[in-house]
Amino acid sequence: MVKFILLVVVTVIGFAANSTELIVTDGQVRVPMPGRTVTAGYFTIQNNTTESVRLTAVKSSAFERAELHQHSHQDGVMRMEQVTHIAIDANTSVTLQPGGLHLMLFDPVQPLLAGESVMVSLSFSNGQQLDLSMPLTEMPRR
Ligand SMILES: [Cu+2]
Repeated sequence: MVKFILLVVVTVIGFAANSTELIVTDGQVRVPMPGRTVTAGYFTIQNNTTESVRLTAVKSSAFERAELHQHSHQDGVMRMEQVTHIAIDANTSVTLQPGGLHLMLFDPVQPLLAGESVMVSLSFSNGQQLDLSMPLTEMPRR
């Protein structure tokens, strides 16, 4: 019986250690509007580790430059500004989405067609780097 309980404890600890990871889902990069060289990317980061982690840098092989941005309302006007990092607390998730935090991508270096994908690399404060393939999606019409 004691052996059995020990086995269960070891298994649970093993599982917890195994879940020390960051998972990115729902990634997408918008095809720029015709004539534009700037566009946005969105995704959700799930932090399954026991520590707060910061997304500190982003790169894409399909663009000259990539920045982390936040939208804010100032005097009724929607503005956006670059942020140095995005913090994801332990066991929470952060979603980059239209009107909020987003990836800002400048000057594509390759043709961008809806349905194809681009590579996006995310670097985190814990030293982890995730290289992700994100589908290109059409800008919604408004
Ligand atoms: Cu922006």
